[in-house]
Amino acid sequence: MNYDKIDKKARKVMETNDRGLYTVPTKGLYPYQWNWDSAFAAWGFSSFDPKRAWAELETLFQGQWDTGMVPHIVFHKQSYGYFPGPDVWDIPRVPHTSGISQPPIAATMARSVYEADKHYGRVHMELLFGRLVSWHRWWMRNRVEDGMVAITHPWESGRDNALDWDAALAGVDTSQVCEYHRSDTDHVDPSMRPSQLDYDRYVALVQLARESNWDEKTIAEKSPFRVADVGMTFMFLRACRDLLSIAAEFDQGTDEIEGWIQTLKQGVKSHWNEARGFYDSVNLRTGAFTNTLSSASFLNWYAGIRDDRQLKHLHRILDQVRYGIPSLDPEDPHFDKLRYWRGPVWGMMNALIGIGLAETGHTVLAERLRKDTQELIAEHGFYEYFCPVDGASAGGGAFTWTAAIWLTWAS
Ligand code: 9YW
Repeated sequence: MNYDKIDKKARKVMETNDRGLYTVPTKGLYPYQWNWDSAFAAWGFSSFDPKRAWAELETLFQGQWDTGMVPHIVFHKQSYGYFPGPDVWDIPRVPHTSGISQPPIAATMARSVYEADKHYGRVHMELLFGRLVSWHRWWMRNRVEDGMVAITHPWESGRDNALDWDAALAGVDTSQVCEYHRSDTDHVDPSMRPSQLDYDRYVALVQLARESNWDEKTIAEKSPFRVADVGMTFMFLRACRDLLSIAAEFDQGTDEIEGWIQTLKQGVKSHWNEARGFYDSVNLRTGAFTNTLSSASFLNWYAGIRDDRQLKHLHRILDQVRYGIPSLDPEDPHFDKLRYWRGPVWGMMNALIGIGLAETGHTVLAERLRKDTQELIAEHGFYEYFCPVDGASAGGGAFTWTAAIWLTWAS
């Protein structure tokens, strides 16, 4: 396989999805700027264009609310073919944005971008630092419960139709959902996407939050859906550690961030599902574990939690599928190898898990995951996600974050 050629293709994917100062995840299916996709994009750009990498992050933060929240989508320009667009969120600010957030990995990626070129990045990091702190503070104030990070909408997790949300979603009333046309299934095979019932519930939750004027307290009181997402807690803990390192390097105060890290480390303990022997999400409305072993459960090493109790699951799963860590345990009866976050493998999740494994000394496993992902992309292309069993490509093609992790980690 000629990797130079694939590197070129990866750059080409990023350039094709480049809209000047931000990238779209992929043409057609996702025509706006998505939060954690952009963080990955910045990391990808840092391998060949630091200036463009910083622009990506800075444009994302143009969407930051006064509360500190950084929305999951920024609608810089109207574009048709995506639902729900800015009219549905109906938030009176410019640029238009959605009203929920997404995995806060921007501090982690900003650190990588900075470290790729400290000389160029210094002034950018100085400018972004305060914005990152206020976003993290927003999470701590509004979403951290017992040290775990709560989501108010499945889209916020970045793992839209993961099994983790099913029990909590069952309580969502869809009787008042307005007529709508979902566009995702115009672009992609419906059997690879969330179900219609899932979508109705997603829309019902958007309506509820809109009727609550996007007020966090009101939403917390009124919404049936509130889940402590194991992936969020791990990614946020990691991001806080990276923010701490930036703070120290830039002679900023570190006490507040150190306090966050302690709180989250405590919270990680509450994610441990002793009966099942893995890290799990928790339905905060009932206190029940979701009993879901997903790729997000394996982000503990990435969060700096050196706990090897899940290694047996990791070995088992790597033996059961050909390509890395699927989004749901293949032994789970709900495993569906091509349906989005209920089975497929996502290159960027492999990257995060692999980085964590490498950093905590599991070098053989980390290298296996990297090689498998490399082969997957080299043979099947820069798709959104893949079948973990045979590598069949799925979802959107020419995907930004798949190209980004190729350039930075997989190749
Ligand atoms: C949607 C853009 C986004 C990702 C999410 C992924 C999907 C959007 O696409 O959600 O409309 O379903 O689940 O993680 O950020 O790539």
